[in-house]
Amino acid sequence: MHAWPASEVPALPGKGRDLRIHDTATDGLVTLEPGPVARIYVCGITPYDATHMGHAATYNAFDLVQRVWLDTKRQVHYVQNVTDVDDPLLERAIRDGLDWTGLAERETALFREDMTALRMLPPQHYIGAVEAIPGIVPLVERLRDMGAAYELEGDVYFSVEADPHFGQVSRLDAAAMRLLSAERGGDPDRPGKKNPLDPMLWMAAREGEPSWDGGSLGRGRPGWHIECVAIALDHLGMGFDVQGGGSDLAFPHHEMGASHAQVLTGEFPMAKAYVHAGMVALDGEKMSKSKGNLVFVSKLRRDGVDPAAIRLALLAHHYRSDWEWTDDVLSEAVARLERWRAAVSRPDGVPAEGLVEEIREALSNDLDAPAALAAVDRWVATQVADGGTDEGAPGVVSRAVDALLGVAL
Ligand code: 5CA
Ligand code: ZN
Repeated sequence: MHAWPASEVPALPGKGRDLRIHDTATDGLVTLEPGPVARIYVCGITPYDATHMGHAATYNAFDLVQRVWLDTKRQVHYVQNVTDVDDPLLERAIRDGLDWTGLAERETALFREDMTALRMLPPQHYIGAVEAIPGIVPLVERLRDMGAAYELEGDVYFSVEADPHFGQVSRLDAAAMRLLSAERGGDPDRPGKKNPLDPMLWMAAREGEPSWDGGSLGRGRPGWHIECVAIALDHLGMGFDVQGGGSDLAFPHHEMGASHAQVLTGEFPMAKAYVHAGMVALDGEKMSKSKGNLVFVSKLRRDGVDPAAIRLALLAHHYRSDWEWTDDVLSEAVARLERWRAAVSRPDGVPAEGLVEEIREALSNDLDAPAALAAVDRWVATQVADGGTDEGAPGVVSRAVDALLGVAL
């Protein structure tokens, strides 16, 4: 699958800092020191509806991760999937009388447009679940042959007991896991499972649903977690730097994915940091496609909102906090964008080298984007109040804001 075009990332004077970031698995900050190529996997969308502000906030967090690494002169190897076949997509297609492939293609195309408009850097490998199936089947066969998977009425389940490290990503107890499993695509109450938490690896073909050749597994379609594992292992291998997504993916998705990968390879851990973004709410409830309480990026763009203002609205919240989207959040961002643009529209101004270091420091400290915005605000206020004679300073600020925050002034 093709991704979307990359916006240019200006090179900045000096050198960036290594990223210290919160790891869910240890519930602490880890300093990542990747080699010359940093490796990141970010879970992509299930394309049955348009990109909402919650998605955008999560992808914004991982875009910042890349920008911090690029600023340290590293290359970034970024992989993202598209869950282009799964229950919610098929259910929505039936509800709306649409062909499921057409629905997935339409919403993926819109996502690409939204990401481009928001200046999110594209993955080098953008892989759909459907195109990953030939790589998924042998992994499921291998898990079964190792005794880490079993068959139940034609479906194949992963046995969580096969992984001695199971539970170390989310660190939840069994009762909490069981509750979340039921809420998030699992089937803990299905009779015949060895452990209620065991997730499906391969679902045997169902009447009226799409299915693919599964070799010795028979016709069917892949489970959700093995999809991301197959894509991550194929393009990144084990021990990559960051596995990313929203906090609703910590369990079961990232827990199960790590277990699949660890049992398959005998290596631990799958990722050096499991990084999770907070949930964006609207009217007091988590924004979600299933609830329908959504503010779409594409709708705001159609209404004439500058994508740079949308991006500033996202950046005004720390990626790990849960927050609420309101009209005020957007109008404050619009006003901030105007102030910033006015301040950089002169050829000279207040020296900016200190500001570049402040933005670097803020982002390297667990992606503290609000602190970075506050630093720019201070520079802007001085620039407006005092002026300054440092030639080229506004240009330095524009380039830093573009390179590190993805905002084009
Ligand atoms: N396709 C799977 C991942 S493999 C999936 O979760 N798709 S999704 O479309 O439901 O979500 C895409 C990303 O947006 C995930 O990382 C998810 O955690 C994040 N996300 C969904 N809703 C919100 C929200 N309200 N706030 C913040 N992030 C969200
Ligand atoms: Zn995923």
